[in-house]
Amino acid sequence: MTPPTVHSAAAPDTVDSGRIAAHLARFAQLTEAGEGCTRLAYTPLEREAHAVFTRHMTGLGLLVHTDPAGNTIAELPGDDDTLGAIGTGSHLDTVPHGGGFDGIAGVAAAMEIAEVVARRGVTHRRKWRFIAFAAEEGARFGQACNGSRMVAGLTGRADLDRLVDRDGRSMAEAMSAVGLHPDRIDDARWRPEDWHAFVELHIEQGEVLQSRGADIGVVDLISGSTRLRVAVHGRATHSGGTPMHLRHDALVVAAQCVTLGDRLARDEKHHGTRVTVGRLEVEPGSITTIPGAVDFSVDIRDVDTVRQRDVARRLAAEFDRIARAHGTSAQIDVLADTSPVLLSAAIAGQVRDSCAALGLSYRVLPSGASHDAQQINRIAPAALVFVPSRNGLSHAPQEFTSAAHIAGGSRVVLETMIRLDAEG
Ligand code: HGY
Ligand code: MN
Ligand code: MN
Repeated sequence: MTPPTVHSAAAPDTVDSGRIAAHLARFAQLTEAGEGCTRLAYTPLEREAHAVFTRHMTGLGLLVHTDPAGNTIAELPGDDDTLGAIGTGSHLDTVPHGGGFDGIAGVAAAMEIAEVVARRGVTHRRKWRFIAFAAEEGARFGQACNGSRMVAGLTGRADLDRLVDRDGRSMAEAMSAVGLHPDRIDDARWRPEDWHAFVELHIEQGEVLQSRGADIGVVDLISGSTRLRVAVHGRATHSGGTPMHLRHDALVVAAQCVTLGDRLARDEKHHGTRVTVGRLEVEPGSITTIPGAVDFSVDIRDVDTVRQRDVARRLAAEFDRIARAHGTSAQIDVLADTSPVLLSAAIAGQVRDSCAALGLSYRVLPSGASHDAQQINRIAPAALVFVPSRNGLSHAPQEFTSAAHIAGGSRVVLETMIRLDAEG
């Protein structure tokens, strides 16, 4: 069979949705039991997923290494070593009982783009890097984007002891347990002078694209997030023998905190603020005992950095007031705090031009979710390319994005990388 004619740049229509579907199916096998996909940060399952990524990229002839933070980086050398690299990628870990597309779509896209570039002999001046980031989800340790934060210098060695999971295991211990090197994460740092640009493909995790019938989302702004852990301590005692005026009920306090956060985020001054209590644990959790202790999380998101911190401060003060009013106490800790980020308008322009060149409709929109591109944007100008989520569902087993949509997004990322490669 005569080889396909190779353009000076890959004809973006050489992206194959069947290969992308096969990558998605392969990763979907690497999960704990139960509904949906469970492959948490710094677990053996996440490392197995990185091994699948490594085998694919090595098979294509790329140079592949895993850094001390657990990020796996595959590289295609360019013709001119003096030029900054361009990169694409996302993450392979999931939330508990999540879907098979959050993060994974961006890694599958990177694997397919690498295949198109390697097999069709696309010439490129710059180093092209394809990355699977480690531990992007905050579900296990509270902080999100851990692997990308470490390469961006936003998470240091001390944080790895501070961040612990629900079993009290620190991130450093979890990293060591899967063969990584928490003491050497400084070696994983990326140097800005070594980079030209980074483009991440990700599912939208909302339903703007579906409702507008757009193929592609071009993200201009990624929300910030402040995450709190609240431990309410009251007095556990008999539910029958204790009259109402003598109670110190930790769950009544927590319930008022939950509804306060929801009410604040819905008032007219907080359009764009989102407050969520996703985890709440009650002790002793017995039908005939007044709850003595409640531990819950608060996830505060906003596109406005000042308002985001103001909401966190106000909620902390209000939670403390409510706790005292019930003769209980509230310990409030900040688990993580990331600012909103305005992405590169120049690269977003390249993405829009790529959509136009490929005949794909697009819409510019903010991202409510946090992403690795948000952290990498500190190192190199970054772009975030969304593909539609069915009915906007994500972080749930019903999460779905078609391989065809991911292939369309992959073509846009490839076309954008070709344009970025030619810059400067
Ligand atoms: O929590 C987030 O926004 C992302 O899924 N890590
Ligand atoms: Mn994600
Ligand atoms: Mn996620």
